[in-house]
Amino acid sequence: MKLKIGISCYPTVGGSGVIATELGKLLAERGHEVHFITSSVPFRLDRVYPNIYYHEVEVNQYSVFQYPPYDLTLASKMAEVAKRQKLDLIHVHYAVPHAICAILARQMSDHDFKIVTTLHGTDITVLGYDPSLRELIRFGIEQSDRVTAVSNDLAKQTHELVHTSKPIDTVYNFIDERVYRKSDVSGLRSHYGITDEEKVLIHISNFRGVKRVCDVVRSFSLIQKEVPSKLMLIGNGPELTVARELVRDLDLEDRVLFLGNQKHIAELLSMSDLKLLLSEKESFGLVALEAMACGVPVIGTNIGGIPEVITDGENGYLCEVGNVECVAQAAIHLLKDDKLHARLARGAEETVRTTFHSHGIVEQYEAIYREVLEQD
Ligand code: GMT
Repeated sequence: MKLKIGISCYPTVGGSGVIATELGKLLAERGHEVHFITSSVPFRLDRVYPNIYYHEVEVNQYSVFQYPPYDLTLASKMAEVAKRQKLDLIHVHYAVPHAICAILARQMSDHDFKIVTTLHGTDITVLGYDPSLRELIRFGIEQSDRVTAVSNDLAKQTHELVHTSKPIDTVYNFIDERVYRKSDVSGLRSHYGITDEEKVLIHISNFRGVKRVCDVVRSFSLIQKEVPSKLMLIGNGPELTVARELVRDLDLEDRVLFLGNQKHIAELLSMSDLKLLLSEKESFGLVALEAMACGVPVIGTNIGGIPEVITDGENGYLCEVGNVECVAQAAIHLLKDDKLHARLARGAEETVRTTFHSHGIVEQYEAIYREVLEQD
């Protein structure tokens, strides 16, 4: 059955927006009609896609409002689009504010539709601690027809933090295997001044405090003493200045490349040997999956959903948060042993092909949509 599906997310760079957009693209390829209801064109919607429509949420500044009314405008737009396009359901990403907006939209609209909410992490593991928001998050979850989380750990944390007994299904994240695959980028290495003997380590994030980019730099400082190597830091955010200072203090300026936000991540991953994801909070770690799809093993921290993505010794290694010696030891061991590296690289690609294959994940979402539409 082909469905009419609304999708709301934050359309800017960030894992939740990426997943929402990639899911919309795959659903459209499978013949569903997809309506993005967002404040700007999602950044991954970078060409014309048949079956995909975009409805802009225009947040105007009126002097009567002290703050721009994004949530109210979104709710109103959802109600309008749902009615005009006869949407079967709206799939929202984040309980707050997007599930709340969808609930309000359903109350406003004389066209009934179902609400599926996906929790991504920050909406729970940060906002869930705020007593002024916790009740609202619970309301958003409980009034949704179905709720999914991107890892078992996030589902568990949500139950514990928000005190809800609402069932939460885990539906893992995925990547587009046609984009994230190892390609021949031998020319690029020399462009970045990387010699044939050097190994390349990579870290990609929004440089928020929880990503612990300084741990990445400290680990690299130990690694490069044993293994000729360079570190590529991709992304931008609050901790960038601190990371730059640390690189200078540790005298690593000629070994660390700050590349800022980049669009063609698969190419940068294809020239990398190892990815570091050393966050203190991470409900899934989509960047780890992107790396694995390009045959890059990952060293990650043993927290949140990361151990559901990285299996120690099979596709990467796990270390406790802040333990830079563990990270350095694992990295040195791996980068000095080509056979071991090749085995983990194959393991990483295999993980993406099996547990996290996009077709399987999209089918799980489709099954959830069918089930909610068959309810009552
Ligand atoms: O990690 C971020 O700061 C961005 C954040 C988001 O909401 O876009 O990412 C969250 O959702 C991603 C997609 O499901 C997950 O891969 C990230 O692990 C999760 N981030 C955190 O839990 C901190």
